[in-house]
Amino acid sequence: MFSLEGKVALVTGAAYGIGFAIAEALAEAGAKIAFNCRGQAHLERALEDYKARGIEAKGYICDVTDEDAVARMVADIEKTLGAVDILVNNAGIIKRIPMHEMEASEFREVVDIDLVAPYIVSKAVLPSMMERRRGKIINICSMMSELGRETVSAYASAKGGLKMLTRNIASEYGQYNIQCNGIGPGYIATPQTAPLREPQPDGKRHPFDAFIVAKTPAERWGTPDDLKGPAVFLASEASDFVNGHILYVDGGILAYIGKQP
Ligand code: NAP
Ligand code: GCO
Repeated sequence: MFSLEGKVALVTGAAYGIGFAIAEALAEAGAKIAFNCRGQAHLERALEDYKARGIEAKGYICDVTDEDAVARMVADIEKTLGAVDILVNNAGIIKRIPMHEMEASEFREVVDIDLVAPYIVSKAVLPSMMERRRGKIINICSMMSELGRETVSAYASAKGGLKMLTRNIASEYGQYNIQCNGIGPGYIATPQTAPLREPQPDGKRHPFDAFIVAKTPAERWGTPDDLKGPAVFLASEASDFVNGHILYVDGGILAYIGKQP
C-alpha cells in the first residue's frame, strides 16, 4: 500500500532541502519525479544530484507565483511523464524581520510564495485529478502553522493560511477521491534554517540552536530525511482515508512545555 509505482509526482522547490528529500523518497517508492525551482544553476546541480541517486527527475525553471508558467509546466509534465497524481507544495521562503520594520511588499512576497502559490499549483493539477477521480496534494506547512515567534509574522500568517487551505481543499475535493493533507516539519537542518544554527563569529554555539534542541524532546534538529516516510505515507494509498490532516514531524516540540531551567 506504500508503493507509488506508475505514479507521477510534482514536488515544487525540490532542487535541494526538504523538497529534494521528499522527491527522493517518492522516487524510491516508485514515482516518476518532476520538480521546479527558479535558478538555472540550482536546476543543473539538482539534476546531477538526482542522477547520482539513480533518479531521472524532470526539472523546470518555474516561479510558483507565475500562474502562466505553472500552467505551462503542468502541461509539459502531462505530455512527457503523464498526469500529475501527487503534488507536493514545498517551495517556500521566509523573511525574518520584526513586523513593525517589515515593508508590505516583503510581507506580500512571503504570502505570495508560501500561500498563494500552493493555491495556484493545486488549481493547475486539480481538473485532471477530478477527471480521473483520484489525487494526492501534500502542503508543506510548519510549526508556524500553529505557533508564532518574533520576526516571522508573514511566514506564520502564510503557513497558518496554508493549514486552512489544506483543510479546505480536503473539504471541497474529497468527493473526487482526492486527499489533501499537510506535513508540518519542526526545525529541520536546511539552508533555510542555516542562519539559526551556524556558530557565531566568535565560534560560540548559536543561542537559537541551543534553544531549539532544549525545546525538542528528541533533543536534536530534524533532517530532511526525517520527512521521507511521512511523505510516502501521505502520497500513497495507505492514506486514502486521511484527509485534511496536518502531520507534524517535529520531534515532539508541539507536545512539549519545555524543560525546567
Ligand atoms: P530551502 O532550503 O530554502 O529551499 C526552498 C526551495 O524552494 C528551494 O528549492 C527554492 O529554489 C524553492 N523556491 C523558493 N521560492 C520559489 C518560487 N517562488 N518558485 C519556485 N521555487 C521556489 O527551504 P527548506 O528548508 O527546504 O523548506 C522547504 C519547505 O519546507 C518550505 O515551504 C518551508 O517553509 C518549509 N519548512 C521548512 C522548515 C525547516 O526547518 N527547514 C520547517 C517547516 C517548514 P530556488 O531558490 O532555486 O527557486
Ligand atoms: C524560524 C524557522 C522556522 C522553521 C519552520 C519551523 O525562523 O522560526 O525558520 O520557521 O523554518 O517553519 O516549523
